[in-house]
Amino acid sequence: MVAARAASRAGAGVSGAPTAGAERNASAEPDASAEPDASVYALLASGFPSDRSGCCIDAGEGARYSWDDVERASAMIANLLARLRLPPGARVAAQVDKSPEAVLLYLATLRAGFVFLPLNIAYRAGEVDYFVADAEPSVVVCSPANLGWVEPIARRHRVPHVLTLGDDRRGTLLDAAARESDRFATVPRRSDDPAAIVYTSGTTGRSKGAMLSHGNIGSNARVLHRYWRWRAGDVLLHLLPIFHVHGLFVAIHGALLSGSRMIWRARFDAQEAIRLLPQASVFMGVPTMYVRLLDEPGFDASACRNVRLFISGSAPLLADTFRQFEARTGQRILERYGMSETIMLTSNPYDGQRVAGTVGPPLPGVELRVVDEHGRACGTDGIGGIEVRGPGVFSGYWRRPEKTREEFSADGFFRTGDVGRIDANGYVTIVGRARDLIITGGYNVYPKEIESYLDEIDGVAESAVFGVPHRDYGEAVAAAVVAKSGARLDAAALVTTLKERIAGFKLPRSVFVVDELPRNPMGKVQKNLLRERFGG
Ligand code: MLC
Ligand code: AMP
Repeated sequence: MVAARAASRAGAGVSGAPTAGAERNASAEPDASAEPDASVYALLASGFPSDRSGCCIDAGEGARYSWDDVERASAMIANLLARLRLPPGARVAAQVDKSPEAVLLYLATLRAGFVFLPLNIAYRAGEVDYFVADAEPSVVVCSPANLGWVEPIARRHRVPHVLTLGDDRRGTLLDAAARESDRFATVPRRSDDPAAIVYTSGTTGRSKGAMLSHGNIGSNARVLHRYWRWRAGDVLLHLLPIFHVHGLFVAIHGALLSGSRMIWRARFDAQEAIRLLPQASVFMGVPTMYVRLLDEPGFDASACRNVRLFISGSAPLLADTFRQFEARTGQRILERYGMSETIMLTSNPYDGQRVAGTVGPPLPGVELRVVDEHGRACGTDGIGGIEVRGPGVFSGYWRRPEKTREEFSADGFFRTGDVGRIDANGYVTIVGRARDLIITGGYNVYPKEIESYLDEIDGVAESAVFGVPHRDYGEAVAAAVVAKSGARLDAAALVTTLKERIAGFKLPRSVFVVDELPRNPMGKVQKNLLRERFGG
């Protein structure tokens, strides 16, 4: 069973004859005729199989979406967006649960020529308020359950359209799309037209929107398609969130561009993953997922018998995890490295040696160098800041020209903020980060942001947030706080207060009340000493 039902309740329209009106051509600056069409959707659609009746997304419990469903339902949503008469470059923000319809919304936004802005569903009101104020989207799509608090935010920032989308195919987005035609001529885009804005937290504690163009996203999709040997008949087990480049671009584009089916679940559960793996040929995950698979006593080579490629990224994969995985399954995990601003940069080879603890050589088209503090290239194995240039590298931060200038060298290399080295074989190893950043289970947490929330709480004089090693998440968030004189602080109460304000993954898992923070003679907090004291 495919089609209609699947494609949502917009699906109701999908199954029948095209409903309203004629096919329309959306948006905004349609004159992209001067150069070849660089639309990411057009690229992805070029990989769809000629028989559109097969399954594209298998979301379980009989919810199967054919390639035809994907095309028609995304056309309906694109027609709806076009009907809204949004200005050129309009942002469509989505803070929704993971569902196939969320992918359709993403594809529809690309088709209609607008800019997709994914937001983590875990964000709380203050966080969403910031993104809406900064990005000024024309459309906000939220979960029906969150409408009560998202709508006032959207109204306050004069967002003209607020729609809802649940993970059960309910909501005003699909209700409205159900009235639209299921045919839509994808709006051509130039290579430098923006396709998405992905927010990435900044060292100053406030997120910046990385603007990714159709050219950035399309070129990376093409390279990975070739490099990882995506082929018709692959089956991707998709268990990642879809509000980041890993789950949204790297995973979905690989499958769509090769006309391959995705087995789709809203969240990662190790036991369910083991049950589903035998149907899959490709799996992508963050290191925590591999650690959790290994924690399952029943996990072995038989579960992986049809998998040709396990890929890991978003956080360091411990060499020990790599080795244990190989010992247990016979599979050598392919580790790659990238970031929101650049999409994928390096990858261990498909055929050649996959070296534990390294992220492999730069991908074709990517120039990657390691430089010292004066910007001079480090020699083989010299440690320094990683800088990159290439077709996937973003054009800049949304409305932050100065920040953009700071992050690029004079010759156009982007300073990643990661510290690494390149060995004699050209393999890159990430050895640390120049930025004060914690990566927990593949999610980035910027200490400065959490400190600013802690410091606002009554009785807190100052705080320092730092990462400590964590078996499951790789790193966990920890905080040391100093009370104002005369105040008494309760660690649990601090976490409860924070919980109302920030997404759960940012919450400190341990809070230590201390008399003072260790500082160096310049007055800078010595987080390394906090890590030593509290990290054990
Ligand atoms: C969830 N929680 C976390 C967490 N994820 N805490 C710390 N770190 C995390 N990563 C908290 C929740 O707030 C919740 O708290 C509790 O854990 C249980 O929630 P859950 O949803 O059941 O979580 P869990 O199963 O633990 O999730 C682990 C996970 C997930 C690894 C499956 O974090 C995940 O999907 N991570 C992938 C992140 C990702 O896609 N990153 C890509 C970024 S792109 P409470 O208090 O409510 O119980 C990028 C570029 C690149 O980096 O190179 O790819
Ligand atoms: P994000 O801003 O969420 O895109 O996160 C990007 C950051 O994740 C990079 O700058 C790296 O610090 C980190 N990262 C991604 N992949 C890897 C990897 N394979 N090993 C180590 N760190 C990684």
